Amino acid sequence: MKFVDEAVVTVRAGNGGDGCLSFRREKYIPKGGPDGGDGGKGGNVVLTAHGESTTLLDFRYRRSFVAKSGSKGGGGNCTGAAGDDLVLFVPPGTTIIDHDDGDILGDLTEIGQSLVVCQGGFHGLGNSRYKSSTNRAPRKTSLGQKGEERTIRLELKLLADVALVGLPNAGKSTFIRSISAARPKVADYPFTTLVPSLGVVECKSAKSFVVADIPGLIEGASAGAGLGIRFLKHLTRARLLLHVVEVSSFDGSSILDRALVIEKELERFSATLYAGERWLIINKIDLMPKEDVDDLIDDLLGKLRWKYPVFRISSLRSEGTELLCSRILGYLEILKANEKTSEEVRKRSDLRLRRVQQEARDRISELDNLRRQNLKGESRGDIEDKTEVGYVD
Ligand SMILES: Nc1nc2c(ncn2[C@@H]2O[C@H](COP(=O)(O)OP(=O)(O)OP(=O)(O)O)[C@@H](O)[C@H]2O)c(=O)[nH]1
Ligand SMILES: [Mg+2]
Repeated sequence: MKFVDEAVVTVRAGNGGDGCLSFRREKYIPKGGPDGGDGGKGGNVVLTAHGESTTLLDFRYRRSFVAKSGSKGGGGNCTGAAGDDLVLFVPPGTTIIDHDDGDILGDLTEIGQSLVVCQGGFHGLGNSRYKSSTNRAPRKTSLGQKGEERTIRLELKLLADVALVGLPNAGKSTFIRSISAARPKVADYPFTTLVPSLGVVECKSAKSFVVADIPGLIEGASAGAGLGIRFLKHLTRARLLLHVVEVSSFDGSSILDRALVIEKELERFSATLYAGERWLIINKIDLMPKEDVDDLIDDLLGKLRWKYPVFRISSLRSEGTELLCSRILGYLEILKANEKTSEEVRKRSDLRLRRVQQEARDRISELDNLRRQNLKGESRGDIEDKTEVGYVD
């Protein structure tokens, strides 16, 4: 299945049906009076979050959608049939943005949640509506109004509690494999993961959380290098980021350099996201004696001035992963409980989410403009159209 997380489509609601001009004409009933019925209302365009859809692929193939118009009114005071609403299904996690002015029309995060993006046109009135004591034979009718039309941008951002970020080969996919039933591809070359995927982590307490694995970042990603930063938007909904860094690397770089690359790219991408909670996960500790790992980490934390929790794990041997998962679960539970009980905490989280998403959107469009200028429309580091992906279970 192809993974597509952005699409621009034109949607148009149905027009209202025209009102009818008619007079009752029947044997033995002279001057039967006006009996032109109203037209039917035009159908709305509605977007609905559907649990079984996981990508916006359908909107790549078809980019224009029109709802049914209402029918004309008829004689005998017959009202025209209303146009059916056009319901388009999108994956949960889809944000709908007005493409022309950038306004956010809505965010569909729950299965079944709907949003009317275009209102169908109001129906026209038949001439029987205009009869009055002074005008008993009106010839006046009104036309149905046009349905709204808009160009909308759909943006899918994965709904994950936790998201992984790190250099290629840091072991992000191996980590997801070790803690969940998801089976993303793992290999010892960079950019094994080309598109984001989700894994559900079932903890011993029968509680679960969702982790997103996103493609590795490299230095200059915020300027379009590697797979670019488009995929970073999938971090924006996560309540917690895990920065995965490998304890030693074949390329001979120091752990500090590797950690700093990601920190800088995150900062460039969104200052709000960068300022948020992020845990450092030192992976592949099986590659070094414990004392060396300890020294390395002490030195690293000092230089990074790291203020959040740090975990050392081996994803390959599932060492330290269980503890990490139970800490994540504990953290998420407290956060969710606070959001439930305190209006202020909830407002703060919403505000933060909106800010991160706006910064992400600005950064990506800035990058798009830059790329358009520099490469004259040639696409580089952007794989959105070409990548085939199997979504993980
Ligand atoms: N020794 C050891 N190797 C590991 C560990 N975790 C991952 N690896 C290896 O590191 C390599 C890269 O792992 P991946 O999980 O594909 O890394 P990734 O971060 O998902 O990489 P990209 O998808 O390219 O961004 C693979 O060969 C893994 O077997 C670990 O804890 N110890
Ligand atoms: Mg991977």
